[in-house]
Amino acid sequence: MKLEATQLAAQNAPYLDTHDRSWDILRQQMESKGLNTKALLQQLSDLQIAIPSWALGAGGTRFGRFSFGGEPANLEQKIADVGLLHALSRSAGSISLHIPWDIPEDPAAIRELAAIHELTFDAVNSNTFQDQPGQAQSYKFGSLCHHSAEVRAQAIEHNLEVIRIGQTLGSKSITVWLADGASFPGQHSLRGALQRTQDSLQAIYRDMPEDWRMFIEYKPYEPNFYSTVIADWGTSLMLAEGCGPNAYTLVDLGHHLPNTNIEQIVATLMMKGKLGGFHFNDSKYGDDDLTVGSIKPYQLFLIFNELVYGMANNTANNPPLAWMIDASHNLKDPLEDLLQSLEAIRIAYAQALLVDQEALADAQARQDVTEAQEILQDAFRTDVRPLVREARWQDGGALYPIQAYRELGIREQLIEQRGMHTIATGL
Ligand code: LRH
Ligand code: MN
Ligand code: MN
Repeated sequence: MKLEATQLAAQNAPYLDTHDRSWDILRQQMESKGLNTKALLQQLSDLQIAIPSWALGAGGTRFGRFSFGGEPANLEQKIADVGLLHALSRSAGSISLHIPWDIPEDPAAIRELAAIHELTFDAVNSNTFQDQPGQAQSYKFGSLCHHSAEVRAQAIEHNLEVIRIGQTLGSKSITVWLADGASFPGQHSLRGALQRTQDSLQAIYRDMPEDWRMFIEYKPYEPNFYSTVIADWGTSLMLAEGCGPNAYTLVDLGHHLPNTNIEQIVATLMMKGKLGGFHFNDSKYGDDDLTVGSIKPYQLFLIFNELVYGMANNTANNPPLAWMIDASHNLKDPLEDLLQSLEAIRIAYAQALLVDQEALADAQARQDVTEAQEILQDAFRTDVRPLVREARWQDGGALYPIQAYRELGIREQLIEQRGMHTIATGL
C-alpha cells in the first residue's frame, strides 16, 4: 500500500490550528535568540535516516519471537513499509538491505519500486554470522578471522558478492559487522585472529569499487562472550586505517559497555575524519536494540551536539554520515516503533542545533563550567517538537505520524493484505 499526499493533507487538516499556535510561540522564542528558523527547518528536513530491512518485522530474542501480523514477507513489501514510514515522517528516505535475507531477484524492478516510494538504497550489510543453506564452509568459529584460509576466502567472496548486489541497486557502501570472536580464553590467538581479520578486510577493500565506502562496525561482546575481534572503536579505526581512505568506523549506540562516553568517541573519530556512520538505538544494559531515545535522551542529545560541532568544524573532511536505525524488539508494532525512533532522532538533532556554539566556546575559554552546562541544558530542555513537526509538515508529511498511522488504520490494512500470522526475515 502507498499513502497519497491528499490522504495526509486531509488527515492533517483538523490538527493544523493547534500546531500553528505552538509553532508560533517556539518560532518567536527562537528568533528572539537570533536563530534562523528557516535554516533550522532546512537542516531538519535534510536529515534522512535509513531503515534496515530487518527492523520491519516484530523482532525477537533467542527466547521467542511473536508475530505482530501484517509483517512484510519479501523485499517488495519491506520497501512498501519503508515507503509508509517515509510518507508519514518524511525522514526515512532510504533502506538498508541485509544479504542474503534480501536478495533482489529483479534489481531494475526493485529500483523502480523504491523510486515510486521516493527511497534510495543505503549501505548494504553482509552476513557471515550465520551459515546459509548449501554453503561449503561453516562460520561456527569465525569468518574473516578464521584460522582456515578456505573459510576466510568464502567470507571475503560473500562480501564482494554483497557489493555486487548493492551496485545493481545504486548503493554506495557496505557495512561489515562480524560476530567473530572467542567465548573462552585460549580458544584462538587474539593477535592471530586480528591479523587475519585485517588481511581479509584489506582483500575486500582492494576489490571494492573506488566510489564505495566500507563501514567497519565494532561490538564488545555477543555472540561471543570472552573476546570479540573488532571489540571497540580503536580496533575498528585501526582496521579502517589499515584498509585505506574509503574505510571508516561505524558507531552503533548499543555496542558499548555501560557508561561509555559515546559522544567522546564521536568527537575523536570526527577529528580524524573517520566516522562513517551511525546505528541508532537505545539500551539500558547492553545491545538491547530499544527505541531510540527511550532510555537515555540526554546522551543522544550530547552525541548530536558533537555531530553538529563536527559537521560545522569539519577540518578533517569527514564525509557526510550514513545514518541508520538499528533496533528491533518484541513488543510494539514495528512501524510505530520506527516512527518513535525517527522522531527521537530529529528531536535530538533539533536540540543540538539550538546550542549556542559561540557562547559555549566562550564559557569554555573562561572555565565557566556552570555557564557551559547551562548552555547545553537550555537547548536540551527546549521543547522542539513544534519545530520538528513544522519541518515534517512543510515536506508533506503527517503532523502527528503515529496518530495518523492509527487513524488511517494502516496496520489493519496490512494485516488484511498479508495475513495475521507473519514472520519477517531478519534478526
Ligand atoms: C548485531 C547487530 C549489529 C548489526 C546488525 C546486523 O549486534 O545488531 O548491530 O549492525 O546486527
Ligand atoms: Mn548495528
Ligand atoms: Mn547490534
